[in-house]
Amino acid sequence: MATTTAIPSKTPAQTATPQTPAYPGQVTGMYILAKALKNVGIDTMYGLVGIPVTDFSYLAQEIGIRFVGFRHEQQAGMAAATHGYLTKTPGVLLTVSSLGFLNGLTATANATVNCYPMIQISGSSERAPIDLDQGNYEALDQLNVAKGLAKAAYRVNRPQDIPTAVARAYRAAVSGRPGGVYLDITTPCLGAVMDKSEADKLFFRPVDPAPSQHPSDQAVTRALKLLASARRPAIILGKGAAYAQIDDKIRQFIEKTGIPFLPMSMAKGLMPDTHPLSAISCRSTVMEQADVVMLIGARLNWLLSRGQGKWSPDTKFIQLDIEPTEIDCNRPIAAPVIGDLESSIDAMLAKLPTIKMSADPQWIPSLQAEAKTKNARFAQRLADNANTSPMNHWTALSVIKPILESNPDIILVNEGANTLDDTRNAVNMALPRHRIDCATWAIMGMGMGSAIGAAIASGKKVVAIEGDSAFGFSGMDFSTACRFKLPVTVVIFNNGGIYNGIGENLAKTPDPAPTTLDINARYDKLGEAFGAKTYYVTNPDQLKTAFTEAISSGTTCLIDVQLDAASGKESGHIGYLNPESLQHITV
Ligand code: ADP
Ligand code: TPW
Ligand code: MG
Repeated sequence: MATTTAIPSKTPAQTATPQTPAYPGQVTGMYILAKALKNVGIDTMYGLVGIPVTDFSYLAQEIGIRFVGFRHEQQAGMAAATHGYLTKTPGVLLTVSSLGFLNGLTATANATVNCYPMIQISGSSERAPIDLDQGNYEALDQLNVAKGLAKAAYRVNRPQDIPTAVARAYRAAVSGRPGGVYLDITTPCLGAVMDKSEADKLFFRPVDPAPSQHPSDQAVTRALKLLASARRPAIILGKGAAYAQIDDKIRQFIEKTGIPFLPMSMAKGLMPDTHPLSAISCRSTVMEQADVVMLIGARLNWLLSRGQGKWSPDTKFIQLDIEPTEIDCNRPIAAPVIGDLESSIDAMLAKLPTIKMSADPQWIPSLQAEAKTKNARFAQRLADNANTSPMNHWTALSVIKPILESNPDIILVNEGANTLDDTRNAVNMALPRHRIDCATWAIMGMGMGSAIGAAIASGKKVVAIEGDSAFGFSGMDFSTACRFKLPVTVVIFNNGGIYNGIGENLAKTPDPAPTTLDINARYDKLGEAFGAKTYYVTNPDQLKTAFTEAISSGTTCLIDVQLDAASGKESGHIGYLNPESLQHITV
C-alpha cells in the first residue's frame, strides 16, 4: 500500500491543512501540485507563503524543490523571471491570495513584456463567495485580473486536473514567444484528497514543450538576398538572441558575413563588446547610415526609437523573431523571418555560401575609426573623473569597470537612471547573459530579486549596481540574499535621490523635493542588520579595496558608495521622453 511521505511533517502551528487525508493511501491537491512540478523538471520555487499555500511550500521543499522565501512577492517574481531568462525553463513564483497575488503579478506582467518564461502559482479563495461578492477571506477574482497581464492564465478547481494545468502552464511559458503564465489554484482544490494510487497515474512529462519552429525557405532566401545587396549592413542583437542560447551560431553568422553588430542592453556580451565588429559606440551612425539592418531577437520598440527618429527612412529591415505579429509593428519589415532563432540562424548559415556580400569596403573601417575616437573620448571622461571628490557616477565607475572586466564571469544586475545608463556604457561585457537590467519597461524594483534569481539559477557570483532610489524598491530582499548566503555584492550609488539629490522644493516648505531621498543615508547599516559584510566608501581607493574584497569573498556584501548629491541628470539618458512642455524644468 502507498505510504504517506506525501504529507508534510509540520510543526503544530502549521497543521491547518483543509481535508487532511484520513488514511495513508490518500494525498492532497498540494501533494499533486508539488509532484507535478517536480515531474516537469521544476527544481526551484521563489515565493512568499501564508494561507492557503504554506503547507504546499513545506511539501515542495520536502520533496526536493528548493524553496526561496522572499520578503516581498514582487521580488520573488523578479527572481523567478530571471531564473527563466537564464535557463529557458519557467521560473516559478508562489503567492498567497489577494494582495500577495497582486504583488507578484507585477513581476509576471513584467516577465511577459520582456519575454521571460515564468509561472506564477497563486492560491485563491473558494470560488462561490467570490463570485457572489460575499466578502470572503482574501477574496479576489484573480484569474480575471491576471488574464490581461499574463501570456496565459488558467484556474484549477479539481486535484485530478493539476498535472494537466502544470503541463499547460509550462508549455505556455516557454513555447513561441516566452512569457509569464498565471496558474490559479483554489483553496478547496489544494486541500482536496484523492487516492494516491489514482493520483500517481496522472503525472506526465510534456513532450517537446518548446518546439522548434522552422522559417520558410522563401523567407530565408529573401532575407539573405537583401543582406547580400547591402552596402552598409548592420545587425542588432536583442535579449531574445541572448535567451536563445545559440551563442556560437550567432558568432559564426556575424564573423562569416563580416557584418557589424550593435547589442541591445541585455544582449551585451553575446558577442564581446570589444569585438572588432562591435558597433556599440556608433549607434547613431548605424541608425542614420545603415541601408540594411537585421534584427535578431530584438524589437523595434521605444528602445530603438520605434524605427523613427534618427533612423534613415530608407533603411530596410530584416527581422528574425518567433512572433509573427511583431513584424511591421512600427515600420514595414522588408524581410521577416519567422521561426525560433536557432532554426532561423541554422537555415541562414546553411545558405550563406550561396550569397555574395557587396558591402562598401569603407563601411567597417569607418565604424572602427569612429569607435576608436569615441572610446578614447569615453576613456578620457572616466580618467578625468577618476579622482573627483566627492565622487560622482564616473568616479565610482572608473574603479568598478576594470575590476568587473577582469572578472567577466560575474553576472551584472543593474538598475537606476544615471546608474543604469552610465554603468551600461562604462562596463564592457564579454560573456552572454551576464547583464540583467530593468529592460523593456525600464522599471525600478528588479534589483534584489534578479540578483537572487541569477545567483541561484547560475551558481555564479553576482554584482548588483543600484541607484539609491532603485535599491529602495527592493532593498528589504537584500536580507533574502543574506539568508540564502548567496555570493551577491550590492553596490549602491548614493547621490541622495531619483536622478540626483539636489532637487528643490518649489513651495519652499521643509519637505524634500519629489526627487530627493537621503544623501546621508547609511545603506551599509541596513546590510549590517542582516549579517552581510558591509562597506561605506567615500573615495576611489576605499571603493577599490571594498569592491575587490567583496567579490572575492563569495559572501553577501553591500557597499554604500557615497556620491555627490549633484551627480546625475534628470532621467539619465532618456529625459527627452518627458512631456515636451516640461522639459525646461531641470532638477
Ligand atoms: P531587446 O530589448 O534586447 O531589444 P526585446 O525583448 O525587445 O529585446 O525582443 C526580444 C524578441 O526576441 C521578442 O520579439 C521575442 O519574440 C523574440 N524571441 C525570444 N526568444 C526567441 C527565440 N527563441 N527565437 C526567436 N525569437 C525569440
Ligand atoms: C516602478 C521612475 C525612473 S529611474 C528612477 C525612477 C524612480 C530612479 C533613479 O534614481 P536612482 O539612480 O536609482 O537613484 P540615479 O543614479 O539616476 O540617481 N517607479 C517604477 N519604475 C520607474 N522607472 C520609476 C518609478 C524612475
Ligand atoms: Mg540616485
